[in-house]
Amino acid sequence: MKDFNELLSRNGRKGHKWISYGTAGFRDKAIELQHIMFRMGILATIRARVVKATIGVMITASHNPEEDNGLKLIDPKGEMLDPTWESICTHLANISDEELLNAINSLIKEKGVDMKDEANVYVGRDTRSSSDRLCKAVIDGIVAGEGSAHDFGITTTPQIHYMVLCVNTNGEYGEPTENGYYRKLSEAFIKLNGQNGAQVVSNNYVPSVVVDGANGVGAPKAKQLKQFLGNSLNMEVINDGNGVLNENCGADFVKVQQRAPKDLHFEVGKRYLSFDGDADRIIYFYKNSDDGLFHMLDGDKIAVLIASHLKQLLTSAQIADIDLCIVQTAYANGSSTHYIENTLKLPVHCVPTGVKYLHHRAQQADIGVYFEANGHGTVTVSHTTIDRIKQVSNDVTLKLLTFIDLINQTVGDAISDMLVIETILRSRGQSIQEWDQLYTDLPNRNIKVCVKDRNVVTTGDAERKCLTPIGLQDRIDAIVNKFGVHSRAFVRPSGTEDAVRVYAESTTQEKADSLAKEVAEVVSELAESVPNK
Ligand code: G16
Repeated sequence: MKDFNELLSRNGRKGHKWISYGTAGFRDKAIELQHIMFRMGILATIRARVVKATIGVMITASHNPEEDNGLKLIDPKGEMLDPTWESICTHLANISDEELLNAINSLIKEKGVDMKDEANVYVGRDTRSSSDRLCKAVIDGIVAGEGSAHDFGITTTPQIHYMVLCVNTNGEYGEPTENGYYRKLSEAFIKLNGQNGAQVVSNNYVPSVVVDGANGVGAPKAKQLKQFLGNSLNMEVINDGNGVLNENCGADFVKVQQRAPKDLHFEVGKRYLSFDGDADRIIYFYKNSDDGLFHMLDGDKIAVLIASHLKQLLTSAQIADIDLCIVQTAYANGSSTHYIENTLKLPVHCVPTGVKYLHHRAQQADIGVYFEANGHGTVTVSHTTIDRIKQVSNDVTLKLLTFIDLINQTVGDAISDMLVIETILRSRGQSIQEWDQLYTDLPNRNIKVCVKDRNVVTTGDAERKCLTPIGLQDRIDAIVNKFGVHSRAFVRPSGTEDAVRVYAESTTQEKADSLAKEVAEVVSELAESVPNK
């Protein structure tokens, strides 16, 4: 360890709060995180040596409020950290400063790491006011671990995932720079949509979007992308940093509140979309010309659009025997699952919340389309599938390969997803309203319940059943039964916020709201009554 004591003294642990590696890494109030960042910097150098590749660290709290922050660790293929390392992270995060060096040395020994080996770590951060300070703490950790930090400054989360994969494939996946990322995506987009696509209306598709940047990193990055897209798409960016991050705007706000973000001149005939705070989620919405109301197209509708497009391309290319599937979570709207199984006739799998689970399941198929209802998702295509597509050389397969280039396969990416969706809508000549008509969502409601200790709620069956507190699931079942057919509810502890989440859907909005409320009341009653661990 280099200058360990000096670096530790700058990044010492201040309090005793216990923190665990959650759904997508550590997340808490930014003031609680300095020592975690330092420790994870050291851990990153050990992980890089174990996997003998560059790994990534992203400093962000994504959809959480500005005063929060967090850290996501990224493995060599650009995917989320190997889950078996999560408990190691949690252990290192929670021990005292005095125990730290011993714990690190034990880890080095246990993993058989030679600290003389090189250790490269890519680091990115979002626009939060605390991110710069926390990034310095990560870099202090990397220095202590005698590794090399490549600081990319302010980036979206998916950009760091992308660049990690690029560097580890020696550029085969793309150039490991931010400009390389824009170039790859924009070149594919222009090939598919035309250099002057912004001026070409295709039937009901109008080539203009309004992007809600959540006052986060997605806004400046969308503007940078615009330079590369040239005249192929009209893009107006709002909530571009003048307001508070994620406050009354962004994908999480739009999805959970089911309404348009603030400061929006909401008009019929326009296509709107929201990024979240680190631009790894996307939600589309519009004002319906028939009822004048807000309508939302979430991750489920995006998955259906992308999967049906891929199915069509594979069929036209006469390589339809490819195993194409969709992966969802319990949050997927019942209507979407029904549509996928009965109309699209594609296999659909349900896994627990967290991109790491969806990504892993998707990779088991030749082509896996995965999306969480909250708009977090992408498509994975296996190497053998790409080789198969390459073998059938015709116009359709060329188009398919370019379409695959448009996808950031490492993780959900709002920028890449937007380009994918725009490309599909143009190729179909469809308006957002037509896309929305694929199926009708069952009315639903997401709410948060604050309890003494969210960890008393545990779940099974891909989070569709509650295991503890004992008796909670029976009470939920009894409530759901009262609401009749097509009604459903489940609860789970959040892995990014200090709350238990309740999801309910039913045949009317009133019923979904009442169902969620009744379930939330039972959660407060039973979870409160269980003593803290
Ligand atoms: C993260 C994860 C997502 C997950 C979301 C909410 O997203 O990457 O997979 O759906 O948290 O998780 P939870 O319900 O456990 O709080 P993000 O965009 O916040 O990083």
